[in-house]
Amino acid sequence: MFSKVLVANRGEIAVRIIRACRELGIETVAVYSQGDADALHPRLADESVCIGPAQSADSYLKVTHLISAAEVSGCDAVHPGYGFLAENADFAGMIEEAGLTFIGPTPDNISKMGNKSLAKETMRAANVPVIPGSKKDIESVDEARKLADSYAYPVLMKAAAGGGGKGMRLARDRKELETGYKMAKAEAKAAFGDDRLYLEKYIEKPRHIEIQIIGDKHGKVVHLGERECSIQRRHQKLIEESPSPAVNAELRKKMGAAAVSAAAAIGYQSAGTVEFLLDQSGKFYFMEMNTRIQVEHPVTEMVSGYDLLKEQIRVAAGEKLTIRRDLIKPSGHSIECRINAEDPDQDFMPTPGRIAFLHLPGGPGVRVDSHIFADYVIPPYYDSLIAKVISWGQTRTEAIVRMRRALEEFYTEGIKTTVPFHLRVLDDSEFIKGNLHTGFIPEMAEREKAK
Ligand code: MV4
Repeated sequence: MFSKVLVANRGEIAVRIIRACRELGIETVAVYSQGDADALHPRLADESVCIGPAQSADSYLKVTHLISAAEVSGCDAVHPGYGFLAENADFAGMIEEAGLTFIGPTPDNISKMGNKSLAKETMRAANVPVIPGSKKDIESVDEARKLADSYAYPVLMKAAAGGGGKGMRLARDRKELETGYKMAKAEAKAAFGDDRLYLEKYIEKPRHIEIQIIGDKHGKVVHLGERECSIQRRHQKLIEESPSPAVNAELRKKMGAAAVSAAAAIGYQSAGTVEFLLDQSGKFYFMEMNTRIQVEHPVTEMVSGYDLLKEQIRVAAGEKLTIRRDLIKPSGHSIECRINAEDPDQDFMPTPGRIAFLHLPGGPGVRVDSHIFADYVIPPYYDSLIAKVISWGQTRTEAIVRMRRALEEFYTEGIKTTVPFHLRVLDDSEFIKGNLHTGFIPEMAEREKAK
């Protein structure tokens, strides 16, 4: 096992990594920017190293600073968390070249899933169902038109280098295809410096369902069931839950097997997530794979009983997986609400600043993963996630009731948060029925207007 881990991240995930290391008896070294000098993660870790100015580009994204910090402090491994450099294959490679262990997948695992059209091709070859669409990058509007005619409209054009909705354009007819093609290409070029596009049949009102997997360095991969992540706003997840109200034991078995095949096909070793779209007829399709620990991992922990961070660290150290599919006894229902320092009444504008007063919820079936405290000043430079409130109940209804109760206890002064927005979702009739899809938020707004 490692003796000292560099935590190459900030905020709640840095805290989560430090907690896992502490339980494993591993020392931790936090890195922090000048904007995070008073943050929780450097205080909670055994040691801390300042790695530069507040802007992420000058600190949390500076590979040389991170490697120096690991070397001067005598670390033997680096945990990247999520975001920042977590899915950067070059970073993972440089960590290994420096003689450190990257607590994550191999550089090859990351690259194979980083290019989304290449990932699809790999999945098709592994017999994982993929969304019907072009077999390779499209070369011209003409080719796009021919392909769109063959799949029938509507179609989506997506950036090969993309993911998360950037460089994506919908076309409902030939005319939209032409403008969409040009716009998607320009957007992809600007966002990724890579304008390659592929085309897919558009799935109407799908659910976003993802399978948590973990693989070890001995060729074993298991899945830990699904998370329903359909409640999103502008491609940002707001609420996740496990199990999905749309997945029964039979579908779980099929999606789980597909996710394990996907991971096994690339020799995946670490915690990872295989994302699927589930259409209204119950068919599922591979969308992309996230080669990192995710924000929403706690709901899987709550229903499976496993500590995914500790398992991820153990497999990175070369230990064999002890999780066995036949020993996983999922129990109850868990929901996560992502609380952001944003004003839902001002188009979710970030609200950095001092938290003058704070009360975080607790009590039965409530977990809060957070780095905030009273008098903490939320810096304006980073993601606005300030807390994840996670509820657990015997049933989905109990998990909803506990979440509502917890959010009513969540109290801050000095900043606006997205808590009131979450309470609206929890009171929505379609949410309560479990009728979720990726267009849920705009439709909820319509329902509220109609009332
Ligand atoms: C789709 C789709 C419908 N059909 N692909 C959005 C982000 C990127 N990961 C892929 N996305 C989608 N791809 C086909 N062929 C609908 C979406 C989509 C979506 C997916 C997951 C969660 C929220 C979403 C919101 C809008 C669109």
